[in-house]
Amino acid sequence: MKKVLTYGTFDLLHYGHINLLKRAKDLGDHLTVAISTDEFNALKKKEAYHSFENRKMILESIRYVDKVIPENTWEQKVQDVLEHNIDIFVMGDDWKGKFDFLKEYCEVIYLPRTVGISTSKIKNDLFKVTNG
Ligand code: C2G
Repeated sequence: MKKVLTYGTFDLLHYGHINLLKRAKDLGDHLTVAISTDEFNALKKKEAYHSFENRKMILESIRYVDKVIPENTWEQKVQDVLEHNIDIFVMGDDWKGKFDFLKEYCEVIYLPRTVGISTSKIKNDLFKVTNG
């Protein structure tokens, strides 16, 4: 069984996230998603609208996702790859090159981001709508 792993906040879930998760799953047979905890988001200087628990519940309901684990630190990736017997690590290409150190442990693939959608775009567009 080919196991795939990816990381993210996945807040205000949108089709760019789904495109990533679908393509990641298509690379193997089992997809694990490490979702950033609220505390780790603070380290990433990101504030999620939905709590970790609710983002976890949402991700677990997606047909492409087989397992959801917490992402607490930048440093846990090697341990995650080893512990979960991961064959392929996947991230959107906004992270291209940043996780090449994992090539020692598994295949590393950066997939093209979906253009035209992001959580910040959603927030900005909603702000414009509500504030004219
Ligand atoms: N993504 C995408 N297309 C978009 C938006 C996001 O392909 N239009 C991808 C990102 O490249 C990432 C995943 O969806 O691979 C999750 O995006 P975020 O929730 O923004 O993840 P991020 O905050 O970048 O967290 O340790 C890694 C970090 O936790 C990654």
